[in-house]
Amino acid sequence: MQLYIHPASPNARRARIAARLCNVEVDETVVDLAKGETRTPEYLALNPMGKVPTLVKDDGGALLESHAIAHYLASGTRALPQGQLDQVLRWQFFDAAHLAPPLGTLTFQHLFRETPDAEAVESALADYRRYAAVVEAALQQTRFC
Ligand SMILES: N[C@@H](CCC(=O)N[C@@H](CS)C(=O)NCC(=O)O)C(=O)O
Repeated sequence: MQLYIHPASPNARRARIAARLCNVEVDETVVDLAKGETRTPEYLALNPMGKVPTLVKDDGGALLESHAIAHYLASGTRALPQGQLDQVLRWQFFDAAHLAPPLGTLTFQHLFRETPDAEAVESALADYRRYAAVVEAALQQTRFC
């Protein structure tokens, strides 16, 4: 399988971490966001959003959205316990709704802006801390793995 990524992308990192944790072999191709490589006709044919990550599966089909890719890579492994799919989905949606957006902002502001927008950084940090505290509290109650 081919995983299109950028090393600084937190969304791509989610898919890469899932592949490693679940021992699934993927070949990584770096797509250079700064050079507009997500906007080429070839890449847009795989991912009309023009974003990373994209997983091209063994059957040639493209799977988009990092949480869906993580879910797919974890299928059949102990990272996706069949009896607890509701909890897996709860945390995947939680992450997509609450943690990924401020993380995206922080990555963009610190890595791609010459001078980070202090107000945007402060607001993203406040959101991140608020929702990370929910994860921390949940981890006090439940073991991970
Ligand atoms: N919801 C998507 C978001 C993907 C996303 O926003 N990727 C960013 C990098 S973290 C990207 O490719 N940005 C390039 C662009 O928007 O041009 C996912 O989880 O895969």
